Amino acid sequence: MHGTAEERAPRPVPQEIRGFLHYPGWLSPQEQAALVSDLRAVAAAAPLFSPMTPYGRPMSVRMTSAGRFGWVSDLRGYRYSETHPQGTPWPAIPASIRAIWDAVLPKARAPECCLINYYAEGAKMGLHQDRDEADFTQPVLSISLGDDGRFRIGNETRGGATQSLWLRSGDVLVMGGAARLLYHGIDRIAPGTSMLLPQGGRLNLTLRVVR
Ligand code: MD3
Ligand code: FE
Repeated sequence: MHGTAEERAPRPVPQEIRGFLHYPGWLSPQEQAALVSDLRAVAAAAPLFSPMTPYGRPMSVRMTSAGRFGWVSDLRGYRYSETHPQGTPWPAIPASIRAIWDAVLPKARAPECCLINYYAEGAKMGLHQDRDEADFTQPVLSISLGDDGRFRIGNETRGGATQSLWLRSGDVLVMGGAARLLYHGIDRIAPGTSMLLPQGGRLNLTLRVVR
């Protein structure tokens, strides 16, 4: 086999859970490493920051964005903004990330935001809905990199029974249809479960259509 290009394993078939489509191991280890390198360039231009909650405490998750719109939080509350808190436009969505959206969701509109969440050990994201986008017919796509994270799935309103799903490095998750407006969060990061990020922790990318 030396001297020939290595072929990638076939893309996984999705598993459906509560309307979410889970593609375990969509990305090869090589593809994951290439994404991390592209994300380092994004974070060099648009540094990770800790958004403020409405309660006046910073979130434990650090964030930045790529694309026309990014997610910010300040005294005016949470919103999409065309600029990083430092005042600069967001870097473009790397082609390596855009290619995943195009491969999984060929019929969707173009993504306008790639939100990048970084979870150090102990960071969490409480149950919430994503409803600041204008068009809920458009799906959201998530890519997990680094340590395993436990994804918690709730309901269309607060409360009620929940289910959980471990998201691992290289997994892709698609939120469309009825799943688009379910409450969800990340309640645990499992340290030391991946060697992808030298410092450990978990990166999650969410591609969204904003307008
Ligand atoms: C379901 N992120 O950024 S990804 C978020 O792993 C967010 O960082 C989590 O929730 C994370 O808003 C979960 C899975 C996800 C992302 C967006 C969704 C699930 C979603 C939007 C609508 C419904
Ligand atoms: Fe969310």
